[in-house]
Amino acid sequence: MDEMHKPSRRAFLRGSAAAAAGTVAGAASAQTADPLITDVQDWASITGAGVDETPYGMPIEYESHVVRRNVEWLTASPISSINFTPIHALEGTITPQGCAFERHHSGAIELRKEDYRLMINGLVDKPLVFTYADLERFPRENHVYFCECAANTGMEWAGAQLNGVQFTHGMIHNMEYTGVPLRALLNEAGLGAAGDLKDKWVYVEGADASSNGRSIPMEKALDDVLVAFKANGEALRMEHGYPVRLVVPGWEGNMWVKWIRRIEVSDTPTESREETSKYTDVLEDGTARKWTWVMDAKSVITSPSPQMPITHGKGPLVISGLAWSGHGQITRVDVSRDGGITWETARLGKQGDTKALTRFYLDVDWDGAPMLLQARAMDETGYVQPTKDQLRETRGENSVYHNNCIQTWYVNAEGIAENVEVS
Ligand SMILES: Nc1nc2c(c(=O)[nH]1)N[C@H]1C(S)=C(S)[C@@H](COP(=O)(O)O)O[C@H]1N2
Ligand SMILES: [Mo]
Repeated sequence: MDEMHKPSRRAFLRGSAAAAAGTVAGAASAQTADPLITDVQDWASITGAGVDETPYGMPIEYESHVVRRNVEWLTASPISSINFTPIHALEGTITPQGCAFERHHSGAIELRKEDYRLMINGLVDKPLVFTYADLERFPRENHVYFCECAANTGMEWAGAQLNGVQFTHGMIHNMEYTGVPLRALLNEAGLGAAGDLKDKWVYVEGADASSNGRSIPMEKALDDVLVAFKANGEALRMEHGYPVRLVVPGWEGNMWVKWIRRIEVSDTPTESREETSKYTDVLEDGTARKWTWVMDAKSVITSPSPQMPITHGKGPLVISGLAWSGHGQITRVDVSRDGGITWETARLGKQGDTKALTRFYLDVDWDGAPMLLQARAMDETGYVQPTKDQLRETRGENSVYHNNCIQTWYVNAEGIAENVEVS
């Protein structure tokens, strides 16, 4: 834990930004003859690539910086590790699988559809084993959901640490899943043997060496949990659980078991490693809270941000970011440019899906003065995203997981952004 807490980044007092306003050149207008307008270019005088050259397309080389990245000092080995979605460089809400963060406890495994089996056992009328082909014969559904690791923003409890939204908030992805409701498979096995379902559980585990077992209350299992085999229209990538993973909408990423191999109906939670020594929250008084399943409302400005400086000087500026809530829809996002003293209501890219990322924008005329940028999300329950200080009051500084506090970027007169904390 100690090595996670690198020396604190600069702390800022509210209101100090306004004093330091500098001069920034305005947007340049086209004054010189531009050869890109006046000359015939190579790409207009020769033929391009044929359709047989790229059977499966990759991003053009000029976009090769939009990739997952890890923080090397964070974990001892890349096998049991995490990398981060480049959310600073993405737009809209859907995360392409190729750059969606990965979290493995024992590495990503290669499992053929033909070798795939899913067992349902425990308190069921008829224990069953499904093949991949069996799963394809159940009525299926499509839903967009975010998956956020409970440890997202976990390095920021003690102060501003990592200088990039990819690293502070990139343990999240948002995909359109195709799958079979878990409810349908449980009903196929029959829940009569379980008796009163109110206090029953399912224990879910993966086929990888870690197994990543988790207990899910029956009420959630019968609600919106999906046994998914496609994401964004294509097969799941190996690193996201090919051929089948569990999708547990709005709940912490750890419960989204990849390569899912077994579902056991039981009358108690299993209290596995992943829900006792890990993925519990140590509170201010040292007690551990079990369990925090739902990911509370959260938002962050993705641009400008440390990896996305303002390069165009003063004038029109698009401030953009992401908001999400495990409790349902995002109803409103506010943006502050002065560290939380005044707020403006942002424009939502479109009406938010439930338990999915929502894109927001604030289109401003930047006067070139430094800013302390913040975003604050609200969801359909009326919940308002807390400040860091508010969160620390209940959670102390010993926590790792479930940090959904308001993030601050200090943007200087040159448009350079830095991760800071205001108090
Ligand atoms: N079988 C298995 N499932 C797993 C894990 C794992 O290591 N093994 N990691 C969990 C954790 S901690 C998270 S945050 C999510 C991450 O999903 P992703 O790798 O698709 O981003 O998967 C979860 N499911
Ligand atoms: Mo996680």
